[in-house]
Amino acid sequence: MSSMGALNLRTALRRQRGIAVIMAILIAALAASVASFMMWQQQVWARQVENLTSLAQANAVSQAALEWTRMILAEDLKSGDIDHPGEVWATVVPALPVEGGRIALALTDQQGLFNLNNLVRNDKPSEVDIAAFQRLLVSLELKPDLANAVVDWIDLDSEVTSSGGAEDLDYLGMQPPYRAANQPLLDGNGLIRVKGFDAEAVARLQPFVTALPTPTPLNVNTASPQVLAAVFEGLTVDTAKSLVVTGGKYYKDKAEFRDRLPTRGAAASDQTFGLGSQYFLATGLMSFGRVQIINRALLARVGNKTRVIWQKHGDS
Ligand SMILES: [Ca+2]
Ligand SMILES: [Ca+2]
Repeated sequence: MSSMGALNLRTALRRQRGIAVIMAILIAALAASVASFMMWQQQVWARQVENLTSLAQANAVSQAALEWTRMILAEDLKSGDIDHPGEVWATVVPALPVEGGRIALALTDQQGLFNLNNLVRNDKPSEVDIAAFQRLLVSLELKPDLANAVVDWIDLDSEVTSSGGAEDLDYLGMQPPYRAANQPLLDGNGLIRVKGFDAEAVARLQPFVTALPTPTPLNVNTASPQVLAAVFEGLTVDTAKSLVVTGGKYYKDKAEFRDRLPTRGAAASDQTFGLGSQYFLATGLMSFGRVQIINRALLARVGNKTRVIWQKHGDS
C-alpha cells in the first residue's frame, strides 16, 4: 500500500472510531432522558393521555439530542476552524431506536447557505450582497426586484428602495395591515411577510437561504453550486458544480479556492467567504406512538461554547 493510501486508511479509521464514540455518548444520553421520563410516567393515568405522553417523551429525547449536538460542535473545534462535510458533525443519524420510539438527527451548516441578513450591513444596503441575491433569484426564475423588498424589510429606515422595495405604507395597505419589520430576519420563512413573496417563492428559495443574527461569510466547503454561483460573480451554476467539495476533499485555505475561480472579481473579497462556520441548524425527527414531531434549533458556536439562538417545535 502506498503511504498516501495508508494515510487515508488511518484517517478513515480514526473518523470511524470518532463516530462510534459519539454514538455511544448519544445512546447513553438518550437512555438517561428516557429513564427519568419513565419515573415521571408512573404518576400519569395511562390511556387517555397516551398522545400527550408520547409528545412529552419525544420532547425529552429531543432535549437530550440537542445537548449532544452542542457537545459535537464543541468537540469539532479541536480539529481547527475549518468545517467540511467529511467531519463528524455532518454525520446524519438516520433512525436511532430509543425506548418507546425512535429519533433521526442531522446538523447542517448554515453558512453554506446565502444569509439574507447580509443584504444590510451596518444598517446600509450592501450592494455586493444585493447583486449576489439577485443572481440567486434569477437562477431560481424569480424576479430580481424581490431583493429590494427584502432590503427595505430589514433596513431601519422607511424610505422605499427602487425598484420593488416596500415599507410601512405598502404593508399598512394590506389586508390585514402590518408594518415592515425594520430589523434582521429571524429565519428564511420570514420572507413570506415580505412584499412580492408567496409560499411558492419562499419554498423555491428555502433550500438555499438562511437568516443569521449577524452578516456572515459563505463557507465554500459546504456551499451548493447555486449559492456559489450567486455569491461569486462570473460563476455559472454548471461551473460551480466542479468547485463543490466532494469525496472527503475540502479547501484548506482561501487561496486554494480563489485559484479555482474563473475570474478574480471583487466578490471574492475576504469578507465574502471562508472555510468554516459558526452557525448550524440541528434538526431532530422524533416518532413516539402516534406522535411524530420535528424540532429545529439554530446553534451559534462562539469560542468553545455553543449557544441556542432559537428553537422551534412542530408537528412533522
Ligand atoms: Ca470543523
Ligand atoms: Ca425599512
